[in-house]
This record gives sequence, structure tokens and C-alpha cells, in this order.
Amino acid sequence: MIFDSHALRATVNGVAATPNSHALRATVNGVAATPPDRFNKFPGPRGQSGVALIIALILVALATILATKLTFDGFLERRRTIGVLAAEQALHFGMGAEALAADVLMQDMQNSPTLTTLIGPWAQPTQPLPITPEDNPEGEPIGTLQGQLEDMQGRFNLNNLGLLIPGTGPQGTATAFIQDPEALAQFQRLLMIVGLEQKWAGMARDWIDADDIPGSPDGAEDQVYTSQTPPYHTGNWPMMSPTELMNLPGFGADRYRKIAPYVTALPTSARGPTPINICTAPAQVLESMAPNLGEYTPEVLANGRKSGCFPDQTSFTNILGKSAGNLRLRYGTASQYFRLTTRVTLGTTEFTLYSLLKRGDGGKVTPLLRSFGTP
Ligand SMILES: [Ca+2]
Repeated sequence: MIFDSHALRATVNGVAATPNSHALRATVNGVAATPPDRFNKFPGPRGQSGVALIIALILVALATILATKLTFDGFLERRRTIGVLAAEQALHFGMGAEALAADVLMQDMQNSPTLTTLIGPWAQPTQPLPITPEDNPEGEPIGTLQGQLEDMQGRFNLNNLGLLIPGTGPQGTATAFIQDPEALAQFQRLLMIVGLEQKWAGMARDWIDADDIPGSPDGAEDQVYTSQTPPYHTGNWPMMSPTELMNLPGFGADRYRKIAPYVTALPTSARGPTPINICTAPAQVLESMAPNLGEYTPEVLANGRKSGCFPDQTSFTNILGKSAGNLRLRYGTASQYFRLTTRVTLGTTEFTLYSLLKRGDGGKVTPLLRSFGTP
């Protein structure tokens, strides 16, 4: 028998060697042991390296996909956080601008309590103010802040449409409360002046008024709104924003853009309709106050308003002629409601805050409504 060093485990006397790899080299009685078949089932060194390479490539690809996704998610998360923080910061700058505006409006009231005109400091355009870091006020600005005030009483208050006024019977006797016909007529004229159909006035009134009875000839209540796709209910409540006009079926954004500079949605009081400030109202709004009132073109107004209130109360009353008595409470020369538009830029974040401000008696200013991005 011939043994190599490992062949000690091989059996003696011709009995088969154990399937130990080293025993393969053992020979029994000079006959070489044949390797068992199962060893041939494994691929050779070349095949093994091919599979390993594919597995390695797949692992690398998976790791790359995972790493890219994590990086991308991390980047989005970071950007989102920066946006949220900047919006939060911008809101506080916006409230700072409100305080500044309140100060300007209060001073304006002290300077001229009965006249709110476009020569007042509140109406002057402002330049963007630089925002500098708190710990380095002299350093590079991190953003800008710009505010602009507009007189909302230079516009037609849509909520006047829903007002109820004491009616008058035949011989001037008082009757039950009725819907104010003058507000409807004024809005109809305003729609005509800006090139829109009059019917929207009746529909807007139905949207605001508390009842569910469609106005005649123009009106729309739940019966119309519940047959829309998707169906919805009529507001039956004062408008919070003039954009509610777009709820009227078919009104649309194009019509809204035409009427938007001349309308507003302000709270109404039991004292009657919100008066129009004739010192600040655009020509279209002044013209809507009575039929055939075309005296005041935008150029005439711009020239006249360089020195203060124009037209003044006396001359406007004269122009109105016999309509003046009927409209006595519907116009004036002082304003209570203003809209502040604050634009804040912080890095790449831009933020617009619209604040509806009420200047009460004594000049105290209160924010009534805030909206972001859309007035
Ligand atoms: Ca209604």
C-alpha cells in the first residue's frame, strides 16, 4: 500500500477510501481511486468567478440606487424644512409690516380725521426694505420686505348686496325690511362699465342673501348650485373674499380679473351700506354711483387728486343732482378699511401676505382677515 501523509484515513485491505478530498490521492493496491461524480457538479474556477462578478455588480447597483434615493430624499427634506422655516419667519415679518401700517394709518387719522386721500403718507409707494440678520444688522441683507396699502372703501362692497333696509310703502309709510335696490343697481352699473353682463349682480346677491328664493329676473339659489358638477350649496352668507364671485356658475376667472380692482368684501353694519370714499375711488366706481355719471375720467381724477380730495363732497353732491338725497349715506370722504399687501423675500422663498385692516374710531387699527398668496 502506498500512503501519502493524508491517506492515513483511507481504509486498509482494499476497502474503499472515505470521500475525503485528500483520500483521492490515495491508491489502494496500486489502483488509483476515481473521484466521485458529485465533484463534477460544481462549476470550475472560471464559472465561479462569473457568478461572483454578476452578484457583485447587482450589489453595487442596489447600493447605488439606495444611496441616490437617500440623498434625493434628504435633499427634498432639507428644502422642505428651509421652505417651512422661511414661511414661518416671513409671517412674522408680515406682522411687523402690519404694525408699521397701523402706525401710518393712525397718524393719518390724527392729521386729517375727516379726509382719507391719496396724498396721505399711507398711500405713497414704498421701496423694498432690506432684512438683515439679527446678530449682524450691518451685514449682507438676507431678504427684502415691501408693503403697500390700498383703500378698500374706494371699491364697491359686494356685501352691500345682501343688506336689508326699511321699505317705504305708498304715502311714505314704513313697511317691512326689503333688499336694498340701490346696491343692486350700483353693482349692475359697475358690471356694465367694466364690460360684463348685468345678470351677475342678481346672482351675487342671491349668493349672499340669507333666503333661498331666487331673485327675479336674475338669480340662482341651491336649485342651480346643487345641479352643478360637482354640486355645492349657495353661500347664503356675506362674502369673505370677492373671489367668491367665481362660485357663480359660469362667472370664471376672466370676468373676475375685470371686476376685481373695483370690488371688495367688507363687513356690513346695521347702520347701512359701506360708503364709497370719493377721494380715492377709481373713475369706474364713481361712475357706478348714479346713472349717466361720466364726468370723472382717470386723467381728470389723477390730476385733481394731486392736491388732496377730489372730487370734494360738495362738488360731487352737485354732480349727482337729484340723486344725491337718495345716495346720502352711500358716499363719504374718509375710510375705515384698508388692505395691506406685504411681500417678503427670504433667500429663494417668496411670501405674500394680504391683511384686511380696520381703522376704528380714534385710529386704532385691527387686522380683520389675513390670507396668503391670494387676496
Ligand atoms: Ca340666498
